[in-house]
Amino acid sequence: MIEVVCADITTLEVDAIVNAANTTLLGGGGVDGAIHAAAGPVLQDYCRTLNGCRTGEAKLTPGFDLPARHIIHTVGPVWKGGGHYEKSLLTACYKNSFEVALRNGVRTIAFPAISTGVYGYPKQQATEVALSVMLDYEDRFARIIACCFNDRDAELYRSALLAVRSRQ
Ligand code: AR6
Repeated sequence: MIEVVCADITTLEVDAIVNAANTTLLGGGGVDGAIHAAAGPVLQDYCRTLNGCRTGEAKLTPGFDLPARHIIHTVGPVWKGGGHYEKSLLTACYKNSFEVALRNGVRTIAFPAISTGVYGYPKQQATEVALSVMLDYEDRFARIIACCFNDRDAELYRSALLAVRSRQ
């Protein structure tokens, strides 16, 4: 089941939350900064052992002080106008996060809107990418949460989801 939730992702009690990280995996601003702050400094120590992460790929760590058991770190594309494989890279982020989740027994998972903050991916287009991959994996998870940080983003997801469901 896909749910749209308006929340700080660090508060969610799920098997895994996904982090919109950068290639160093050593933390940053936005949701990445919030996750590192809430998980505690041991997360950065752990991430140092992972040798970074390429754009579109995903790596798992424990959740440490978070209510979530795991964190799946993925690196979204920086928006450069749409002609630089942004759509396929963003699709890969969601797919690879789901595949890492399945390999680790995750049944409930929450995603932020990857790439739509500092990385500048247009929100409507990013929402469509996110939902299309979520729909592909829907049957294999108990809960898939699209975690939005404000009501406007949540509304975007809700109306896009309604539109897809009405076509199903
Ligand atoms: N919970 C849920 N969503 C959040 C939270 C939160 N606590 N905080 C922000 N968002 P961004 P990106 C939303 O910029 O665009 C970092 O510095 C936010 O409103 O966090 O993928 C990394 O280290 C937006 O919709 O990630 C990278 O360098 C979404 O999360 C870079 O930013 C993503 O915004 C990654 O940029």
